[in-house]
Amino acid sequence: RASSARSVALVGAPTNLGQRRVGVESAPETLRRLARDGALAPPGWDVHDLGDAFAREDGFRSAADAAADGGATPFAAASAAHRKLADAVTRALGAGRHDVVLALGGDHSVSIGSIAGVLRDAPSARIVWIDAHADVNTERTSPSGNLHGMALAVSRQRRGLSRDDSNDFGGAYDWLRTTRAPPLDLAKRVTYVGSRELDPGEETLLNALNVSRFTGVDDLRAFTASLASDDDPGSPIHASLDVDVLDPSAFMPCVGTRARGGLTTEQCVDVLRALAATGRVRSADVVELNLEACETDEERAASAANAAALLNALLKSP
Ligand code: B3U
Ligand code: MN
Ligand code: MN
Repeated sequence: RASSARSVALVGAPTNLGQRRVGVESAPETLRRLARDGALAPPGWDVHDLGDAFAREDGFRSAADAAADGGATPFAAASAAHRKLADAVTRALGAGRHDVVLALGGDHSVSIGSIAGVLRDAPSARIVWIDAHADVNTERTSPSGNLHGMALAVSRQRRGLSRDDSNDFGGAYDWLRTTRAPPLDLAKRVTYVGSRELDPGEETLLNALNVSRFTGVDDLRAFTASLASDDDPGSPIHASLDVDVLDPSAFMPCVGTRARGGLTTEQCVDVLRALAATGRVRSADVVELNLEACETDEERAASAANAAALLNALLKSP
């Protein structure tokens, strides 16, 4: 590549196992098509597609099988897929050839893998969770049993947490500890942007730990201002972007869980540009785009285009 060009690596995570709907596992292909059309990254970036971290059939469950399971997440299969993603992310970061590594979901449970991969490479990394939801339910507080709503609770799992704060999943995620992925410290490392639909157990936990949350328009301004005076300017940032943070009625209809209200594309772009401007974004997830969860071709085109606009904003123009 030209010496001035920046490199973004794509790692596909084609899975729907963290929730009950079919369609979200196809988003990596949609996002790759946008990349091939030149729509995913701004000028000055080279896109390097590293392929999928695991086979699509290993991350896939049909609607009939999900119904037969009563919808409960197949934890062992999900965990095996996430472990492969963690390895692919650690490898891509460690190679040092890419300025940014982008994990293409899939549902938001894939972040269990990408965050483990990031923290193994950089234990001091900050996580910015951009999402309508907090995804910090445990198996006890989850109203749905869907793993995509528990991703951060799995990432923070460590010895010494209370039973209520813990997940077991039959030991499916024990690899997180044996592969030296440090547990995620929510209070120290995580910032929420755009969260507007929390379950009671999530609200209680985040209040108890005093985790930073920025939701309304004034909040978003405060967040972008805070980036300039960050107390830890050296640590890399992992942006976990759940596209359902956007308002589904106007900007992002094609998602599995529509939460009323939400950001405009422009508001979210402003936040992502501010993140990019720090020069610290080393990795990101883009998750939950589901082109089978909406009705019309117009909705599909708008959702895909808006997802691409967000990724463009996250990649700083050289
Ligand atoms: N908080 C709910 C709903 C939800 C979480 N993430 C999404 N939806 N996309 C749950 O099931 O945990
Ligand atoms: Mn999410
Ligand atoms: Mn969400």
